[in-house]
Amino acid sequence: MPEDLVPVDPVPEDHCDRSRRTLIRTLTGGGALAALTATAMSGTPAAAQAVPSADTPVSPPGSRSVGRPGGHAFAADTFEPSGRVREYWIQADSFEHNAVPNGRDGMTGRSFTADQTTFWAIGYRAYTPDWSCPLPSDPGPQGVGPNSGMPGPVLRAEVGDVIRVHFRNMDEHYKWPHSMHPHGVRYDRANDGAWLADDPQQPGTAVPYGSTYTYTWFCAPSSVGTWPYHDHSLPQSVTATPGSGMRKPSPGGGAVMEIGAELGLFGVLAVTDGHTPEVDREFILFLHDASPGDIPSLAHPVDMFNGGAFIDNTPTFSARSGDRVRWRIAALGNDFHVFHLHGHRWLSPSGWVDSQLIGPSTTLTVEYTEDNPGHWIYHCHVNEHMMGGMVGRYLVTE
Ligand SMILES: [Cu+2]
Repeated sequence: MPEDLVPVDPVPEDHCDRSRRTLIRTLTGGGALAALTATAMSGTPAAAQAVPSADTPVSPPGSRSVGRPGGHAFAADTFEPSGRVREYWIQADSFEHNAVPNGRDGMTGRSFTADQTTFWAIGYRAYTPDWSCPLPSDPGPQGVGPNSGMPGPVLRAEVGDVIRVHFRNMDEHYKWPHSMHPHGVRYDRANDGAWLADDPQQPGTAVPYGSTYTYTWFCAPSSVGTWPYHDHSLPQSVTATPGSGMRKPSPGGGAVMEIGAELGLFGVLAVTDGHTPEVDREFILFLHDASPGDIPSLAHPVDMFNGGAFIDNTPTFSARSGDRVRWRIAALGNDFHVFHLHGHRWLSPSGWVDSQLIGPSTTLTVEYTEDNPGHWIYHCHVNEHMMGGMVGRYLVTE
């Protein structure tokens, strides 16, 4: 076992004020909005605040000093440390998850039973230092989001910051190794989190159940924007026995690459700089899918927004006229999607749009000033995905 992997004791189930069950409930369901609103703007969690780090080395390995992109074909940038370290304490937890808790497709009127849409999920959640207690929900523009596990917490940083993620694997259900692999930031191989059968001993790529690993990532000027992070550990197979998982020793035999991410281990990284517009509302939306071929307890494919499928199970977002709004949208899985928002247009690199293509591991950052009160929907415009659950509400008041 590499030195960085430190065995730890499991967290007592009811150690903290907010039980796991309460946190998990705030993520799915139509009641999520009320739960989130009640805790909105509660301030930046202590663990997410930038901390002075006079004694912390912040030079990235192998950094180059070749200047910012200058519009030429071989653009490059350099990491210049600001001296701030963003510390996050992240834990992978397993939990039973129903993607359609209200049992209804509010668009077509179909209904589902819980056993058709429930599976054992795994999610990242942010904790106070030393993984003592889960952080409360904070959906504000600087917050970690619902912190419900699916998606994982929003990891925020500014250009020049070092992100230090202390990761603990507490996947009690599957007991698989997991990892955290970031997009967009700068890192070396020991902080990549990507497991390869040809190079299986790389540190941080297969953190065993009950162990920890610390990742260090650097925010260069080219890191500005919205990025996904996700599990990138060993391929695994979920057996046909409901509620059980089994590790297959080799990628053969039906093991699925990035099955951890399919089960919920993903989240959004948001990196800002001095040019990033201030906003009043920021919505985090993750597009992902789960297939019964990979997860036998599902009766049919489920196309999800943030772990939920169909109206009132997906997030209901809200804004007021005049609000500056930003959507940070990311996707993972097997499909390409078209994000469409009713009643709104926004400026994209190709001009004004009201629909935009997004595929696995790519992202969209959508910004506008709200000016159209009403009850709207947002959805994936691929019909099959809309029918599979990718529909949600967006409520705008005067
Ligand atoms: Cu789609």
